[in-house]
Amino acid sequence: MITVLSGGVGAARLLRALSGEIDPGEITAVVNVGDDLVLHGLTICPDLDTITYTLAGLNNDQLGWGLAGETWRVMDELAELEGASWFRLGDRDLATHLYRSQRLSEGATKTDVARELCQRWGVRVSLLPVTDDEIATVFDTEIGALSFQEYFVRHRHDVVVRGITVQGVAESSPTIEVLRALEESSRIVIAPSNPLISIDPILQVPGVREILHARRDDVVAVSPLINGAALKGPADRLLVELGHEATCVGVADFYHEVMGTFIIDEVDAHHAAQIESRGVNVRVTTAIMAAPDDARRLARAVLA
Ligand code: FO1
Repeated sequence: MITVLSGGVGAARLLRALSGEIDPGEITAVVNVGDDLVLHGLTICPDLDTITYTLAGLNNDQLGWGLAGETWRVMDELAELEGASWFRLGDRDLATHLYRSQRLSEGATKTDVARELCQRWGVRVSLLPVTDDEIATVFDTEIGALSFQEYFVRHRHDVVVRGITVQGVAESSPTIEVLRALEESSRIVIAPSNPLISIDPILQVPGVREILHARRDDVVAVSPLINGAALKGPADRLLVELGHEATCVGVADFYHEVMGTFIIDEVDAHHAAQIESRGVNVRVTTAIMAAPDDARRLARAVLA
């Protein structure tokens, strides 16, 4: 059994590649919920949905989020009404949010809903929200406090960030299923997701960091930065704005207490010795998952 700490698209691709190498029933993803939002009265869980859609083969590759073959009639009508249409919910995707919101109103948890959606779509990887409690990542920016999706989508992560807080996290608890997965899996993987806004909110849920710290030798992380740049999203920019180095060495410094092994890309091989001086083993391979062969090679490195 392996457990993968997961954000959105980078994690989804790694989970898909891992599912090609081992029985998907042996894989658990512990998923960030700090970027969840309530909009139009609907509860939306972008990272859970991106992973579910990708593993079901239903994801929209062009956008990197949402469903393939999407239409936008509801959003277009909403825009006509001058409603909140900056966060685009496709017509097909809306069914997921309606389903989840109805189930939550009936007393189900996000964990229940993730399991039900995976069953409907034949996804055999276990997807576990890190917590069923409400947590929300908030950005302190040059234009004031912004919710995750206001920062990420509305302002296209193009404002200066001074700090990030995860509201509610200190009072939250990991679910029993998450604790069991972290304690019982033979290996814990940190996906190539944004360290500050996808992985850190998971590590901040009380108890999670402590388990990884105790199991450090079994933890392997994949660098989300290649040659100092993130393939998608603002990881590089945020690292600099918050006082870290925007290289795989900066990411290694961020994770060194909770990981025993770090996988970096071939173009970053010259950083290996510096990372090893932090007491972290380094493996060098292709860390980009552009082509299926590369994704397979990365998955094999994670499992090796
Ligand atoms: N990202 C965008 O850039 N624009 C959108 O309008 C948008 C809508 C959206 C709707 C549902 C969903 O599950 C994800 C959506 N995303 C959108 C992606 C999302 O903002 C981020 O990629 C994640 O929250 C970061 O992991």
